[in-house]
Amino acid sequence: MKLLIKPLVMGFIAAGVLSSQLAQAADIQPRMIRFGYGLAEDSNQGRAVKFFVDELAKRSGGKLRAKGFGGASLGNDIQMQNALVGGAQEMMVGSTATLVGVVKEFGVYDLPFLFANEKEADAVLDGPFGQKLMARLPEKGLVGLSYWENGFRNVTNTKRPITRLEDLQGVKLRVMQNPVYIDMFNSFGANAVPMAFSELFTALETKAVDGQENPVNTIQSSKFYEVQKYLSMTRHVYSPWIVLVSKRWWEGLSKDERKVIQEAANAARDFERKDTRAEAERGIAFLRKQGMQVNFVNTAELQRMREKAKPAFDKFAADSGAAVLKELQAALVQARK
Ligand code: KDG
Repeated sequence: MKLLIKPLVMGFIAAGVLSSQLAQAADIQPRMIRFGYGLAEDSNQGRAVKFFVDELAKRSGGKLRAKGFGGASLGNDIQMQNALVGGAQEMMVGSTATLVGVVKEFGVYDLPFLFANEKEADAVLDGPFGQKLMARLPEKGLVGLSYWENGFRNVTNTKRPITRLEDLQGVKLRVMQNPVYIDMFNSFGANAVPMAFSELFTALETKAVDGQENPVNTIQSSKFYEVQKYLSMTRHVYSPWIVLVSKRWWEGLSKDERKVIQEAANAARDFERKDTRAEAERGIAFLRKQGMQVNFVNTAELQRMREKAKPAFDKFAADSGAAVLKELQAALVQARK
């Protein structure tokens, strides 16, 4: 056994030395990178940013130093998008939903009941469809590096368990600033209130809104269980996050620098999806322990929601989303083969 260990250890050291020598040899300058995000540091989003920071330092021989700024400390998603376009910030990760103000076709990801599971979401987002949509960003001053997982969204509120469509009647529900969410929840009979994520906890605490909708991970990491009684599992939308860089900044980088940043973003994507799914597995038990009452909406009622949301689908398609919706549906057929 002893005979084996020595060459193995030597191998690891050699690999480490080699990668840092390669990094020294590559055209990589010492740089500081501000990486902003909206959730808490101790959230799936924060852990993935930290993974990216460490991975980038490793792959660049310590020359590319990213620093994570969590809790919307650099601004909310839309403010950070604007900072990237202006070149005042280098990187961010946030929801694709707020990109509709930049490229309206990103709204296709917000249509309800599109993806049935994470596997097909990964295939569509990382495949030709997701990459083609990302390719629309540079003309707007942004570059998309990779999709991470926000997850399947569920409804929380203080009024009542949502067991059927009618239970949403009159519930003041915060939604992301995106017409599909507004139309969808208004069609469900709720009173949709578009609002930045950074204002949400206070709005729930002061009862400015009755409820919100987010993946279990976010309900846990943002401590919404402290101000929300009911969690109703609807999985009404699969919500991606997207890692964005400032195009102005990106164009000033060497090929080698872009390569290591892209590789680190992809490695962080794989880490984040695993971490998010593992945490979501444990999330419901955790939230029940914090006193939340959790119910699962049955298939018949979900079908009624799907039908009710049809006008939101049609409106998105009519407002120029028809082609992109058709392409996504074709990509889904492929992914399901
Ligand atoms: O900054 C928060 C976003 O990254 C994302 O969590 C958005 O799901 C989101 C919401 O509800 O605003």
